Amino acid sequence: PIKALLFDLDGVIVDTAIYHYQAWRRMANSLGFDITEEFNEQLKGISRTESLEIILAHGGLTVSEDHKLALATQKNEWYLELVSQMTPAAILPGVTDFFVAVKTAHLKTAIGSVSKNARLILERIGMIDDFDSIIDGTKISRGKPDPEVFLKGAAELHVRPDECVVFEDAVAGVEAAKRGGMLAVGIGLPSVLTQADLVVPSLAKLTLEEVFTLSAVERP
Ligand code: G16
Ligand code: MG
Repeated sequence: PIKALLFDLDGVIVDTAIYHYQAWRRMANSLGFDITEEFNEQLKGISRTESLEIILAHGGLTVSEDHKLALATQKNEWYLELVSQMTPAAILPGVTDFFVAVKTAHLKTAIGSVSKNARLILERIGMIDDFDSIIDGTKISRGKPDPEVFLKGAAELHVRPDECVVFEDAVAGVEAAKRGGMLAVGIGLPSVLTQADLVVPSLAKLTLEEVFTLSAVERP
C-alpha cells in the first residue's frame, strides 16, 4: 500500500525554475556568452556545482576551482535576490487542494530536493510546516539521478521505497525515483518524462484516487 508521498520542490510545489534560469543566464552573460530556455531544461534537478560545469562547458570555458567556487557563490546571491520577492502566490496550481486531500488521507509527506535553499523557499511560500520530513541539498552527498535524496526521505518517514510515490518534473528526478524502487508521477510532458508511471501536466489535474490506483497496477 501507498503510505508516503515524496515531493520534488522546484517545478512541483513552486515555480523557482525561472529564477534559477535568470541567475545562471546573468552569470553566463557576465562571462561573455548566453544560455537559452531550451538549454536550461537539462539543468532541472541538477545540483549547483554540476549545473555550473554544464554551463561552463557550453560556453567553452575552462576556469580554476577557486573561480568556480566564486561563480557558484555569485549565482546563488543573484538567485536569492530573485526569490526574496517570492510569496505564497508562487505555489503552483493544484498544490494547495492536493495537500488538503493528502492530509485527510493521513499520508506521510516529505520534500526531496537537491537545493540547498529548499527550507528558505518553503518558508517564503508558507509551506515549511506542511511536510513530515525535508531532505534537501544540505543532507545529501549525491544529486539526482542518484536515488539518495528519496531513499533518505523514505527512511526518515519509516516507510519502504515501494510504499512511496515520488512527484517530479525533472528527467533526472524521475530516474532517481525509479532507481530507488518507488512509483513516480511526472509533472510535465509524457514525451519528456518517459520513465514515469503516470504523467500529468500539473497537480491540478490529479486526484489522490488516481495515485492510489498506481500501486494496484501490475508491472512487468
Ligand atoms: C533544484 C533545481 C536545480 C538547482 C538545484 C540546486 O533542484 O531544480 O535547477 O540547480 O535545485 O539548487 P541550489 O543552488 O539552490 O542549491 P530540485 O531537486 O528542487 O528540483
Ligand atoms: Mg524539480
